[in-house]
Amino acid sequence: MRSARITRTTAETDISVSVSLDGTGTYDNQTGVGFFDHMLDQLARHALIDLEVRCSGDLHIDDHHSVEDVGIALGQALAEALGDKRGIRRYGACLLPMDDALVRAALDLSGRPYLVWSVDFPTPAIGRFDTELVREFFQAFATHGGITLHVDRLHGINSHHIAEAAFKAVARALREAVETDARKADAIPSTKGAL
Ligand SMILES: [Mn+2]
Repeated sequence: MRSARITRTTAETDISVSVSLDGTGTYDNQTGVGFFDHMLDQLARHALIDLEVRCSGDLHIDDHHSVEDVGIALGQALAEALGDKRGIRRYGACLLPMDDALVRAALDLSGRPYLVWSVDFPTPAIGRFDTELVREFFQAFATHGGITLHVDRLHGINSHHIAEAAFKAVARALREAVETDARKADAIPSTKGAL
């Protein structure tokens, strides 16, 4: 089983993240930020990655540190669980509709962090959750997971739907990329021989 557990403690947050890439999409995510838990649940469910997140953060300030630092820890956990990336498909993409929202995600588990983010929200918040934190999460996740990640909003008028479609699109792309390619299960998918 490709799995990892990361703990990360700073003056702002105290986090543990457990992932199992060969799971079935079970989840237990408790960050103290309800909407964010809902998004992490979507990520696990649609990537078929088992995910358990605990975060005790400085929510008396705002949600920023908690969301960003969970992104960092989740990226680190993904990278550790992937190991040398032998046998993975490496690339994944998904065009995901959710009612009015249509989001495209494409990613490469390249080891080269790069985020291209073109997701505008019509409102600054979803309930009490700042919509700008969605980008912050994926920036941290891509950076620490070594992921080249492109996410584009092609349509959408409801911020909750747009955010959820973004998480689900990335999840489906991730599912594809981390899966083992049976035709080349013992090889690292790069002509360089390393990722
Ligand atoms: Mn929802």
